[in-house]
Amino acid sequence: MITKPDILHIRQYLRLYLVMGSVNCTRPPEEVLTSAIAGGITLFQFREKGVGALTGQAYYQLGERLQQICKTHQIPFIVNDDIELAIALDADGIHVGQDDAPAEGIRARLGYNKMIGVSAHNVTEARQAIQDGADYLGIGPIYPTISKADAQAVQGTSTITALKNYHIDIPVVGIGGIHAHNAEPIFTAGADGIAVISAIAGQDNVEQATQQLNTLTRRLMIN
Ligand code: TZP
Ligand code: MG
Repeated sequence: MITKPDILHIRQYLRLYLVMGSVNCTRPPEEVLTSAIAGGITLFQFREKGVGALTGQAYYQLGERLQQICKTHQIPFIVNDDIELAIALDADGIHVGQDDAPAEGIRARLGYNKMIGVSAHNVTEARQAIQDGADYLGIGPIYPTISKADAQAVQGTSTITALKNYHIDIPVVGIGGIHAHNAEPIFTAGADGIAVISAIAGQDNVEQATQQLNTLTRRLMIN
């Protein structure tokens, strides 16, 4: 990406956000990503974490291959946590948690044309992330999740609702335990989209599962 997408486009990208690494897949991640793109994901995050995660050259090369698939289909490619990888691959953005470097410093290293997402669990963290220059927030876990060992307390849609009540208007995506049957309240609370791992990567028929979420989130999106 030459220039950073504007806020409206960032909201659109957040509608159906696939987060995934090899650990989350029962088939080759390249196949899973290709099927998810065919089904209609709008944004992709490479998150190679957890037991059995690739490291070193294999990690870098998987990132490269997944980025290439995203490029072919014009889906922005976001790297989880790893600023070195984001720079090396010239990724479209990075997503960082509360334990990672603040968005401000990341922006200076990564460049002003990149998207920066920050995980926030409450209004205080959200305000800080915005001040640090985040482009969007990931809020969660909305529901219980099996995909993140160190997830914080389940919060339902309370933080998303609180952000709206405070008129904090940054693009927001909900994450954690989200599936087709429980996605609606997240949009009703005011989020721009849902970020999922298992609801897509963990399905037998990835394309069909993604299509179902695509249809649903198109109907539920607020903008
Ligand atoms: N951050 C908060 S919950 C979560 C992350 C990365 C895991 C989401 O995975 P799933 O399978 O969609 O619950
Ligand atoms: Mg992190």
